[in-house]
Amino acid sequence: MPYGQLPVLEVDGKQLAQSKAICRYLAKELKLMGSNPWEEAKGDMIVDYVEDMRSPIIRIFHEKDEERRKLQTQLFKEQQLPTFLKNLERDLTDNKDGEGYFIGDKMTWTDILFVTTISVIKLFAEKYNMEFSLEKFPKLSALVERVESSEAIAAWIAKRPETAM
Ligand SMILES: N[C@@H](CCC(=O)N[C@@H](CS)C(=O)NCC(=O)O)C(=O)O
Repeated sequence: MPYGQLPVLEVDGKQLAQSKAICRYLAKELKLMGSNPWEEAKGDMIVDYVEDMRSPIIRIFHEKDEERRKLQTQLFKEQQLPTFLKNLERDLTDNKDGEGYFIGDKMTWTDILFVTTISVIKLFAEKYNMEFSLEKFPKLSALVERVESSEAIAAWIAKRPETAM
């Protein structure tokens, strides 16, 4: 393992670490990048923002003090998460009125990373009894459906192993 950490992708006996480097490599191979440098930069901007949305989860998960964990979970649920989702709903709406994807006119790895992060938030919500729904964010909710029902992704979801947090 290059840095002693996961994830690691192995291709033809070579190893690649760092999740976003792996995502970008796979996106280029699978034609899931934006169509021009501006679209790719916007896609990267949204990816970094989605990563920021996910970061409190990691901190809370590693918090040993139960009282502090409860407070941080409440802050995440009531303030941080709604702000992130509101901004992401606006970003999505800015492109084709939110009827398609975050950038351009086809699905990119930015959409997939967002949908994957939502599934991590759902697992987190189950573990810590936190109410979570995308009800107030209809465009994001429809994006999750759109991505999860695309043929190859739906086939993977149907056969992937159960994941616990
Ligand atoms: N920036 C890295 C972070 C990788 C990372 O923190 N991996 C964790 C698992 S999700 C790990 O392997 N931790 C064990 C360790 O660091 O010893 C990435 O995005 O891939």
